[in-house]
Amino acid sequence: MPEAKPTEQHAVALPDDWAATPLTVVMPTYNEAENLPGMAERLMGLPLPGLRLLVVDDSSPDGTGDIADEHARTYGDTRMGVLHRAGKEGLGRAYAAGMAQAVADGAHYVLQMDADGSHPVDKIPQMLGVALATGAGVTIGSRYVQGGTLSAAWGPHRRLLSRWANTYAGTILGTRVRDITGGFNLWREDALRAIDLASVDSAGYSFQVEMKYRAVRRGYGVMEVPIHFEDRTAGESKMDLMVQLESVAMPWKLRARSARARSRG
Ligand SMILES: Nc1nc2c(ncn2[C@@H]2O[C@H](COP(=O)(O)OP(=O)(O)OP(=O)(O)O)[C@@H](O)[C@H]2O)c(=O)[nH]1
Ligand SMILES: [Mg+2]
Repeated sequence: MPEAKPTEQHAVALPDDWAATPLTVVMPTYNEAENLPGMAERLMGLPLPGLRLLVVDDSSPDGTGDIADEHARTYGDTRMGVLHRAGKEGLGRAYAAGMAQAVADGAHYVLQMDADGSHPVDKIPQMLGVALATGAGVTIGSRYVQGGTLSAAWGPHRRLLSRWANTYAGTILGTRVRDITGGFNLWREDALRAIDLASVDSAGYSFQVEMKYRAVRRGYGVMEVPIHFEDRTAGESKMDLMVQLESVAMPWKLRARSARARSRG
């Protein structure tokens, strides 16, 4: 028998009141004109009437911001909004701004999600179900728990690098989180308030590690739901050398800061 794709196998229907939970999906975009329409359509098609999409666009030269505005008009303000920012400041800054707005606008849960098709839309109901059932502060769509899988297009080098980055950050910070570098995370609103988004240091991808570390340090529960992580379907990567260097340095910075806080008592 051919093996079913994990996402199809595990589709879940939530009770009506769970499905109506005010949930904002925060999606940062920079030159994602090819990907955004499909993502918006798939999110709107989920059986989650409380779901709102908030696109955070850093004035993408390819017009992603205008496309997002058109979709927001079509779907209506209760289902979709767009936060336009003046220039490209990094994924971390875009997420911090979007998540702060989502909380201010009344979301009970906030989901971080990339626009490039890497994160499986149809896992969202299951992640929300786990979050509501367990009360976790953060529920991670995880590549590195049992059942989690990586794109077949990833060669051994990329797999090793991703594994190594996770182990590197997790070991320095002493956490048991399996996918600490992952970017598909569902946050409870009060965990985000406790983390204080305005004081988050990371401009780039180390945002993912810094946020989870802050949540763990503040005593919030972490759950991990297995996902299949797909390669970006269209468009280009925004990963550059500065962003990579920040990711290498950030775990040490966070650890030093925690040690200083402990010594102050
Ligand atoms: N607003 C905003 N979005 C960004 C910025 N940098 C990246 N993004 C978005 O953040 C998400 C993740 O970026 P990616 O370039 O896919 O990063 P990646 O997944 O590590 O790289 P790929 O292997 O190419 O997928 C995408 O939706 C990007 O459009 C930024 O500076 N500002
Ligand atoms: Mg990507």
